[in-house]
Amino acid sequence: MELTKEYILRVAKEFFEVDSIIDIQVLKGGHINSTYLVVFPECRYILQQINKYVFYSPQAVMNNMILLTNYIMKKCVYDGKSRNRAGLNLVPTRYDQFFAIVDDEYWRCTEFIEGGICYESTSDEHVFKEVGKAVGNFHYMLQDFHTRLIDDPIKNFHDTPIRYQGFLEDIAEVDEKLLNTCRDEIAYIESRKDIMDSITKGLKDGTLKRRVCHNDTKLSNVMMDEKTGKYMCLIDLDTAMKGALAYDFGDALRCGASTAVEDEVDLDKVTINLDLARAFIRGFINELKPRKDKVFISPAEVKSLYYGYYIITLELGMRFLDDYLIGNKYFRIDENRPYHNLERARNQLKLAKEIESHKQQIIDIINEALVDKGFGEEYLIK
Ligand code: GN1
Ligand code: MG
Repeated sequence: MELTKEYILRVAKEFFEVDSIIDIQVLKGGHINSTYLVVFPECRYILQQINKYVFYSPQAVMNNMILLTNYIMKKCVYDGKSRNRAGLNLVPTRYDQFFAIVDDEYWRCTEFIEGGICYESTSDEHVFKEVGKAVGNFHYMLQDFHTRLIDDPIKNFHDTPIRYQGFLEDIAEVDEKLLNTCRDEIAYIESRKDIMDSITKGLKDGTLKRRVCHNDTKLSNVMMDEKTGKYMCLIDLDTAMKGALAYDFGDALRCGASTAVEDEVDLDKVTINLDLARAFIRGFINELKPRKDKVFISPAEVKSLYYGYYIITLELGMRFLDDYLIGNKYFRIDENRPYHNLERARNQLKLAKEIESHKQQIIDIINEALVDKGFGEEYLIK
């Protein structure tokens, strides 16, 4: 539900003297939080309501965001880069707190980065290569940040087998008529149950490193410099928590290298743009490259990249389908599209099939990029 201007002004009062506000706009795009742009004559700010249904602990979300942004900022400044490269700057409330609670809802405010732009989609390989660099660099910068310093703001967020169990439990509660609308989709997901743990198994047995991950590396979460075309930073650290490098890699590709938007209903339009995928992969691997002969990722992590791409896409298809079946409680839907989450699910499952059928090409692209960047034989995917 969209809130009125009067209501947003009431929230804004927690952060500003509101008399000089000249406009308030709704920013659409995200599926979870509600976001508004507050315009003053000389600058703009973002006001965001944190979704309490999705994030059981908004405090954990904010603590993670502050710790990680400060850490990245120190690194940027030390390397002689702009503070804007660190991420969004929080604006404290008039009581110097990092969120305001209004009518039992949590609100935060950040500075709008002027000159920055976030794309919903792109067909430009230069842009998507920069996105690859942004995601790779995020991991480069956070390689030594201890995962125990931050909380999981959503439990088992990218634990695909646990999500699958939840999906099966939800299906068991749903009536036949509703199930009949998505039998093929359910059957496809069930047919892939044996590979769903390919990444999580590695995290649990220690063959894959648990890292601080962003966990939502979709294109619109990468802030780009409008003038230079270079990446600035990753935004939306709400889901930053321990996880697998391959999922951050995969989620970015899932979103940015698809030939259609996430809710396109004409499934013939949904496939992979391999040129865009190549651009991203080269940008990403460029940031992981050996520096002073030191590599911070392992051969096992590199080998897991293709599966990260496939499984994160399958997982999102399953999450959309699950939410459709339980009555659209999690992902916000367009009010004119009652089947929005089913449509999103079909789209992502089609994309997952396309990833499977392009497996060898994707692996070849990863290997070529690894060779070019000086990775040894042991890193190549056989
Ligand atoms: C959600 O909030 P937003 O729109 O950036 C979701 C991601 C999905 C994404 C798909 C907390 O992200 O996991 O990949 O939608 N975020 C959460 O567009 O569940
Ligand atoms: Mg998000």
